[in-house]
Amino acid sequence: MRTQEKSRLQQDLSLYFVAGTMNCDSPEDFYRILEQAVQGGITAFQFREKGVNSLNGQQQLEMAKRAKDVCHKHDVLFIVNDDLDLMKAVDADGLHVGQTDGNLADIRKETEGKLLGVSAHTLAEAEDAIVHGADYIGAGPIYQTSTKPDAKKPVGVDLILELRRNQLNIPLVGIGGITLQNASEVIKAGADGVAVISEISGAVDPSSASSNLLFAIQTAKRES
Ligand code: TZP
Ligand code: MG
Repeated sequence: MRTQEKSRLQQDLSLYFVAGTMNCDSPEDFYRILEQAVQGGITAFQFREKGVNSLNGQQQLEMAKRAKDVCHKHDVLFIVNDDLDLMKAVDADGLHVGQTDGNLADIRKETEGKLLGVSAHTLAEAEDAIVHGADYIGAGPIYQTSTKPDAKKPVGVDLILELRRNQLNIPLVGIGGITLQNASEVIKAGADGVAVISEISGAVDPSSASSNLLFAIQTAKRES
């Protein structure tokens, strides 16, 4: 990736909201939360419609299209979680995959011209993602989270420190249990951004939750 594109992506990943209807009360609630999050200043969004009670087929496609429109109206990146066909169908900005979502070399070929994000829990996983051409890494879970039932053991900001110590200078976001209180610690450890579900989806006011998080992240970046 060119330097200019890389620094743009580092900016665009500053506040990365991840959600699906499972994280909201209803599909309508999902749109309300996304609209408010966008108003509050999220810089990227990942459509993650998976697990119990998730929508599929036409309903999921309609929802992804509408979510992309909301994001693009405000210059917010729109990334699809782990569904190559859906990513292509809605012409999303990119795809995010986990360690068990398929062969990275094949996925990279299928996502040419799109962003590819990969979740990593260890230095070795992050190195492997880079070798296979990932554009950014989602490192975590950083802290304890109850949002992802099968989440691995929290790694703390130590994982971010370790990746940076080993000269992995790829755009990087921390994920898992990140809140307004600990977001700046994640940035100061070397992350370019934070990815959150419940801190925004579960907020009484998703717009202020987002703007407060963005402010904390930008402040921490300036101080790093
Ligand atoms: N991947 C690792 S932890 C996690 C995902 C999708 C869940 C993050 O949710 P929260 O509510 O921000 O802890
Ligand atoms: Mg996955």
